[in-house]
Amino acid sequence: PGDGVGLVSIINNISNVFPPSPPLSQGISEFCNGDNLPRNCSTHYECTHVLEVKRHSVVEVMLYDISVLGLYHPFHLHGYDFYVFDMGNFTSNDTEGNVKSILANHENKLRNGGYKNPPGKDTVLLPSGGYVILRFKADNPGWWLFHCHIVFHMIVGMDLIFHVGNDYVDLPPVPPFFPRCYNFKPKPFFNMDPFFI
Ligand SMILES: [Cu+2]
Repeated sequence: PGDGVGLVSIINNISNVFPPSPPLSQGISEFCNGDNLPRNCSTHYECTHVLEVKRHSVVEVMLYDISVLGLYHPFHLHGYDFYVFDMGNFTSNDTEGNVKSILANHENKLRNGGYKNPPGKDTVLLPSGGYVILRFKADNPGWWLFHCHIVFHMIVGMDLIFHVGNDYVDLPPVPPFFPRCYNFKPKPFFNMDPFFI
């Protein structure tokens, strides 16, 4: 990405970039997700990856990783415990076919009451060459990070934010005079105030 790191990570074709200030107190001016991709990028997109979630809805996430490097990504969610419904390995190279049949089985199992006490966790290992299906009830409003816990992967974009609820309706107001912050990256040298340096 722009900071000179030679590797990017993408989720749903988006490489997350952290916003310059906390969304909880300052909101967010620009973000993207699968339904809202910036037009001016071609191979992958770098932006703050935000998924809008209605409060009290049930969120289901299927993560899969088609690489077979043997590296298991530990995905961690803030603000919730999620339930792990299914995980396993892909059985062929046909990613789309694998995903379809896994989701079909999962839906059947849900309908038939086939899941008994799925384990609650806040971190799950996504198998290399495999998948995991998890769910949580979005009853805790806020801006919650969901990310691979390998720090390097966090930095190169393997994160997204679940924005649950409406800030004005579901969250207490930001206290008056609450400190505000911005992007503190230094300006290019030629733009700097000569009295400052
Ligand atoms: Cu990772």
